[in-house]
Amino acid sequence: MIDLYTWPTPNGHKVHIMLEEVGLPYTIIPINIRAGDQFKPDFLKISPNNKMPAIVDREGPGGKPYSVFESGAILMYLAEKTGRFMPKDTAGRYQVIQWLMFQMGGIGPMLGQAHHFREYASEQVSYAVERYTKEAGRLYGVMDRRLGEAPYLAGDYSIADMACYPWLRSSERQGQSLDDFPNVKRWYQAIEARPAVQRGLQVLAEHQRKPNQKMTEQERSIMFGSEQYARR
Ligand SMILES: N[C@@H](CCC(=O)N[C@@H](CS)C(=O)NCC(=O)O)C(=O)O
Repeated sequence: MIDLYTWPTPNGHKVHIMLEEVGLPYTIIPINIRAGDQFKPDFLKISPNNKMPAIVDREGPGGKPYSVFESGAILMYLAEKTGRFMPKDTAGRYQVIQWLMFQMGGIGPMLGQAHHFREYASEQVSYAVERYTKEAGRLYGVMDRRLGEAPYLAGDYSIADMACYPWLRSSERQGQSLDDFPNVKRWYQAIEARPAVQRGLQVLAEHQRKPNQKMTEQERSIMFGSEQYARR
């Protein structure tokens, strides 16, 4: 059994999708990041960077509980545990790892900054809006070229696709349109049609932020202000 500490955000969805794809049983422990659950001492013990998702595998290595934080590491852990969605041979495995790292180092942080400066920033910073919108477009272009030569990022459907797909669900918030990236659009629609993906997106969906939902001052302090940056 896997304990899944999560919230319905793109980084959470990656792991929800993988757990549904492999069919491992899991228990959901909601980490409401707008209420500050990510700073609770018990959560910090398994996720020292105060971010969700995290998991505890109650049957980890040696039959003992084992915790993993960082969504990319969680996806690799679950792929290794189940032998699915990441080949075992070195070349195939590193094909997946390269595109997974592309997500962890590029798609996640850069598209996240695009969301931040386009939607959440308390002041309009046009330099930042332009920089992250352009960088988002550049990354979409990289994916489009790759998906013009292979059906999925690493060849076959893998954890690299599960990592990238949730971030492209809000392309308009990043100033992008899938119509400008036809190979990405074909890939996106193929992933979206998978029943396991649909089930993964339903996890805690009732808590999903509504479009244009304003943040309270308290939520802003937790996510972007003094509560976020308090030394722990
Ligand atoms: N690199 C981390 C990023 C995780 C992350 O940024 N999680 C966000 C939600 S998507 C979070 O927990 N935010 C709470 C906070 O920043 O306090 C991963 O991929 O797991």
